Amino acid sequence: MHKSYDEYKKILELRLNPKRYYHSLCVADEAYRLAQKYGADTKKAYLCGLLHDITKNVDEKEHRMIFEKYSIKLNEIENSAEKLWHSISGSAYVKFVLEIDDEEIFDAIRYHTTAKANMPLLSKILYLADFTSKDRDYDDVEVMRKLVDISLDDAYKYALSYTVKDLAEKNCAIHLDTLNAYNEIMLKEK
Ligand code: DGI
Ligand code: FE
Ligand code: FE
Repeated sequence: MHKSYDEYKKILELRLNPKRYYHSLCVADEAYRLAQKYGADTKKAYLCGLLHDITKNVDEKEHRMIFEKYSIKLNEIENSAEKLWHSISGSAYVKFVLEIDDEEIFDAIRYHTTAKANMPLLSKILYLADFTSKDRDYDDVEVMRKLVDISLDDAYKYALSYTVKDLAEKNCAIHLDTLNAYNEIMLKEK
């Protein structure tokens, strides 16, 4: 980490709209809290929370430029769902532009939207902090907040189930990383 949290916050404030900036601060606080509770690196968790949505307000044209610059190829599902782009571009931004050379942080940001099979602890924490941060409001948010304080793995399972159901109800294509994460957990139960 080369910059202070305040310096990263200044960069974020320039790149994000006020609501998304506030969301990032809330996810950072929640990721810190979960890291403390579940024995992950609190500084890395806070930084992941701050930076995870850093390219969320980037438009399609700039996104295409980022993918071109870093030779990132999107698959068919990614191409069809713009919402999946910011975790791919965001992890590249954090690595190449902010020069944060840390594989754990890269992985957490890269998979914060879809999750994947074999999620490392820090990645799970960011994934869940994005669901339970204090700015969040969706049908099951209170259930998720209760669960995350009892068991990280139960909360992770619930979050994946909720996401798969929600996407299916909305007739959205489901990314293979999401399905692999979901199947891994459901197979463990058997
Ligand atoms: O960036 P945030 O809003 O804080 O949260 P996020 O990065 O988890 O993004 C959530 C959005 O991503 C939500 O609108 C659903 C979408 N999404 C997540 N997984 C998939 C997906 N969309 C598709 N089509 N397929 C997925 O597997
Ligand atoms: Fe996101
Ligand atoms: Fe987010």
